[in-house]
Amino acid sequence: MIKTFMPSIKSAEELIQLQLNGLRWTVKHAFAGSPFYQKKMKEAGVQQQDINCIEDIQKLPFTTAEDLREGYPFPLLSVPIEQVVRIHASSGTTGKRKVLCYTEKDLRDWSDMFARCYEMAGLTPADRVQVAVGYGLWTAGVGFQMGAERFGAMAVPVGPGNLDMHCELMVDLQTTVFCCTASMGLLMAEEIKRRGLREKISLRKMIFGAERHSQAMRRNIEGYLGVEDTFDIPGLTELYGPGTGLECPAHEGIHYWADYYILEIIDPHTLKPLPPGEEGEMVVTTLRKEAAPLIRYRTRDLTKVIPGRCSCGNILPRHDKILGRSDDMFIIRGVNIYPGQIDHILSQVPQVGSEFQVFLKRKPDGKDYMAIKAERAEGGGRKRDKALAAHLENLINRQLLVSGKVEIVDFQSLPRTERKSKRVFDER
Ligand code: DLL
Repeated sequence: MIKTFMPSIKSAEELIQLQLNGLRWTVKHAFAGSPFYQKKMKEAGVQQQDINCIEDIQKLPFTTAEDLREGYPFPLLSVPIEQVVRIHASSGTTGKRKVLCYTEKDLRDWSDMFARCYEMAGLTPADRVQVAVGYGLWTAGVGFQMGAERFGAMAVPVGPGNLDMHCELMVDLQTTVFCCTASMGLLMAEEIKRRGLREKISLRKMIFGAERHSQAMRRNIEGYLGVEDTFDIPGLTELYGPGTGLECPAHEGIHYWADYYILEIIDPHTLKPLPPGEEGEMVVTTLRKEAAPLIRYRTRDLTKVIPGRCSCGNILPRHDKILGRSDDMFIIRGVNIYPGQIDHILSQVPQVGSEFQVFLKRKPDGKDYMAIKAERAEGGGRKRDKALAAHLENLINRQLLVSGKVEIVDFQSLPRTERKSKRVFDER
């Protein structure tokens, strides 16, 4: 029998008890080991003995990305520095990087979490896992690799870009699983198609994350590569890295590893918890993380908890795909828009591809304008561009309640990237 990385819990009650124990451990550990957390908890007047049921988590103060930056270079550190065996960092768009510390046990826990992702995706030790995400300070490359090794599959650590090498190894090694950002997935899928390699490869599955992807993008990637299945993988540097959950084979949401962290969804304005099914900001509290535990960490990611049991049979709870980040929102003429809403509109129209760019400009008249470049779908003719643009403008107007000028551009004329794509350019 293959070793399982799934938890042994059998019921929701058992899970809650495990979470309560983990929460109490984390509060005690952070209070004892981190002057930052100690100060915060003293200010909030809360200690371990005040946490007696899972709802008591609400007594604890939030932690934010600003707290991480203020604590640079070793924020939230809750163990003696000698116990730290590795650090990772995420770039962040403003200010100092967020540096996160790991003890040896943290790395083991993370590998186990990640091995569980591969198990959920239906891999076996016979799988060959080609890793096409960045190595180095970023958590991505080493996360996918450690997880594959822990699971017992063969890791092929290539990193992002380098399409020649990726194509060569995919054919020569008969890679079965490709792990990447959605952008790199598209780049690779287009390249395999361009080189006519589809019949020479044996790719079965793809796991992609690190950024949002649209349905259209996924359809294209799946179609070009002819894979059996694709899986969305979430994760963030603060919470170990990639592999905090995985979309299940039933594709009814992302099962998250609730035995390693508590997920709350809050209203980002009132900071009050929201019930399952309502969309809000994801807040996470770790249950066994030693070096840099998270207590009610505000991720800025927007999603919702999916109520009920999943048809795949797995008991672990689910959240929806990450719909965007609160920081991605832009305001145009008083309307709040998330890039994901534009993805969604474009995905409804088969004559356009998945790639687009949004430009926000302020004209001399003082008014703001939104211009969208959308790629024509592969094989589409230019003749219908005008009608297609008008159709999209109409959909945008009706669905977003704001007007935008659409330009249809050639298939593959917008930039492709092997990392995370930037699609909104605010030039105001
Ligand atoms: O992006 C870790 C990762 C690498 C996850 C590879 C999956 C695959 P950071 O650089 O710290 O870590 O960025 C974390 O990326 O808060 C989300 O906003 C976004 N993100 C990550 N995965 C997804 C996803 C890695 N599957 C931030 N869908 C998170 C949408 C995602 N957004």
